[in-house]
Amino acid sequence: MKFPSDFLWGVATSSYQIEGAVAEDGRGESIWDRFAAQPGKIKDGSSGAVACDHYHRYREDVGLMRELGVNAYRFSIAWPRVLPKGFGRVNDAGLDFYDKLVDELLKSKITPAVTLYHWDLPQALQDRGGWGHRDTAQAFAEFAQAVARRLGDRIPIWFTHNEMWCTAFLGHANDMYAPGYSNFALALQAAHHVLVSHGLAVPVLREECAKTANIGIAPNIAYPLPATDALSDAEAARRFDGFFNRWFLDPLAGKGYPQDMWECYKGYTPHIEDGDFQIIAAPLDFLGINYYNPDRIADDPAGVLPPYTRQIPDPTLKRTADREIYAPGLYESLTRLHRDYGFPAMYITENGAAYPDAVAEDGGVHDAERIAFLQAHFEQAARAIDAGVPLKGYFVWSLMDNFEWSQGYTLRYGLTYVDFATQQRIFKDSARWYREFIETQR
Ligand code: IFM
Repeated sequence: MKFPSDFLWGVATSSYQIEGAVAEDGRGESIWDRFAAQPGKIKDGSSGAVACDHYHRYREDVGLMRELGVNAYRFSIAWPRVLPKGFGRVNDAGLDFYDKLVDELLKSKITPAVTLYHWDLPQALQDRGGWGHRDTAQAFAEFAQAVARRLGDRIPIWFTHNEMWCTAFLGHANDMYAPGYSNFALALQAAHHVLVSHGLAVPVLREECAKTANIGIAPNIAYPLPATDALSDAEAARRFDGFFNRWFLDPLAGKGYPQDMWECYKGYTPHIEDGDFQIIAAPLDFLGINYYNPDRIADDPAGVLPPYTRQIPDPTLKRTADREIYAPGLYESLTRLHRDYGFPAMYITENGAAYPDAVAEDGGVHDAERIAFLQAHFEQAARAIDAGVPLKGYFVWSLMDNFEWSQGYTLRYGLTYVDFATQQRIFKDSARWYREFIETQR
């Protein structure tokens, strides 16, 4: 495997999953604070109130990155730290934290890559309708401006949103993520406002940031395969692709919503205003993709909600703690998305695996399966480059174990083991492997 010499080898995290310090320096309440406090929403009854205490330990954590040898770090900004009410008064103390973090990264020769929205909406905006309300899109542009005014001179890579499908559907149709609704039409309206907010934020970032800044977005990508040879399953897989991938990527690429899905969503379609598709299609410098697993899809004619499909487990595939593994799906997704959408560049903005890691008697964390997972996916990324995909970087999820949303602390995705009782960080074997891998690439 040989990657280009300027390739970015990074790690990724997000604010609510690692920062803690939820009541410090003027941070407002987020929808995840509110959601996690409701009994039964989080598997182990936990929350991100302390998480990895990264807010206080960011220097140590940048030290981990230096030791890893990564040259890029993707992290997100907590909107309620910057605008505690979601819009209006900017909380400088909240921005100070990211200012210091960015300087620490730059001092360490690590490229900061910022995600504006990784799911921690200010609760005050939710109280006014959240992503279901169009004003939230406007507020997002304000948030983008406040962050870019402060950090825009030093951040070369920007992602407006992380995993818009999760924001919309897990948050509004499945009651799995904050704000916890079960309303499919609301989910589609939320998805639309998220896309509009992206389109409003892009020109703001272009205006406020250095001219060389690169702006894109980081959707999670599904790799759907029909469960059988039946035509109905092939059509179901196509609908699932529309539900997960094309509904978001088509409008970003200037194609509007896919017609087949608009028909599939009959009775649930969102309200769209004149000019929205033009806003959403603001030209981008790159597409990020978060790839984890394949989905075997069957038709579900008795299903009550679009896209009328069922996911069928594939017993032939190995699994991580929570997902099936199929590394070639990464190659297939990269080449297909490049072919169908042709964004100027691409990044793998997340890829990684959870395993039930534990500290062994010798004090190490021996996660050979994670090493095999990463190696297999790196190989597919290299294949994609050989096939002509303009892939510029790879961010492993995650730098360290953290708050895994509705799964609480029961899933460990980190290259670094975190003892949540003591906040001790221990490199897993995969972290050492990644360090050596990066070294051989330089
Ligand atoms: O932890 C999450 C992350 O926040 C978004 N992408 C998937 C990861 C692992 O489930």
